[in-house]
Amino acid sequence: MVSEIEHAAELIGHAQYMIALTGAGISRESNVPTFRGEDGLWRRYDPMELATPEAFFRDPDLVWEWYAWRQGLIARCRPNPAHLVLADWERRGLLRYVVTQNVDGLHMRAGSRNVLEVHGNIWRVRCVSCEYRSTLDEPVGSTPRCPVCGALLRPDVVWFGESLDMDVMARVYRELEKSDLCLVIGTSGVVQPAASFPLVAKQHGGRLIEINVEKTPLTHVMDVHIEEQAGKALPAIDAVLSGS
Ligand code: BV8
Ligand code: ZN
Repeated sequence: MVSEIEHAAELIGHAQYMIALTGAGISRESNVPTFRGEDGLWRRYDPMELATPEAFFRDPDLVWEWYAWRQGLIARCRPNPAHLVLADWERRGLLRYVVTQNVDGLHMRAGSRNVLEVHGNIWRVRCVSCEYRSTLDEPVGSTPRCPVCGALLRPDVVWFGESLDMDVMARVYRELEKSDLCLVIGTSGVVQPAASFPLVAKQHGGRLIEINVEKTPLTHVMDVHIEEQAGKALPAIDAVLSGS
């Protein structure tokens, strides 16, 4: 019986245009907390209370306290083998793009270049009033103000109830249409519209490989489901691909 790892390696070896769709699970082995799960962020904080425009305008200091805390956490984290394999596969021409829901920036730190961050990036800030944008290199100390107009700066992430950047979405759909294989890694598949990206790829005839430590609402549409940590499964697939 061909193992799921070998089946995945076989599909990857024959793919013409492979992309990866990643969620918080790919950063779990870097010690970035996921949203759900026993030690997830959403166990301690209600995202509807913090990751919404209403929450921010009601209490910007509280929301910034939460993001500064997460920035501090993420600053101490490093890419794990899962991020590193994807970056290596991009260099080798095996992987064309990473479409990530993650805001931690770990794919770029691992060396991936073709990355679409559909929910923004926790290290970027933007002014709520003018066009000012900037990238932080350390966690904010207190609620930051715009140096141009003095208004509040907000995290440049997509909150619940906010639509995703139209240009990013256009690029995501182009990648989904071009792909003939999608790796769906470490996502619970519940937040829309990202949760529907694998279905769009499948509609265009693409095959789907899911890597997750548990089954998800997307598992039933997958061609291959590998129930393993991403930091172990991706190196194992790479070993089969490299014939080692
Ligand atoms: C929008 C950035 C509308 C901020 C995030 C009712 C029904 C359906 C939809 C809705 C609804 N009510 C509201 C909505 C829409 C809403 C939504 O989907 N809500 C959900 C909760 C029901 N969506 C939105 O609001 C989106 N916008 O719809 O706009 C609109 C349209 C037009 C015009 C105006 C408005 C915006 C959503 C973006 C929210 N921002 N993040 C921040 O980070 O602070 S969401 C955030 O949570 C992440 O970015 C990510 O997308 C999501 C978490 O999902 P995952 O990444 O999957 O992580 P999770 O912890 O859930 O799961 C981890 C997985 O990894 C698990 O499966 C686990 O088993 C696995 N795992 C763990 N360890 C490992 C592992 N796998 C492998 N290896 C391991 N080691
Ligand atoms: Zn401003």
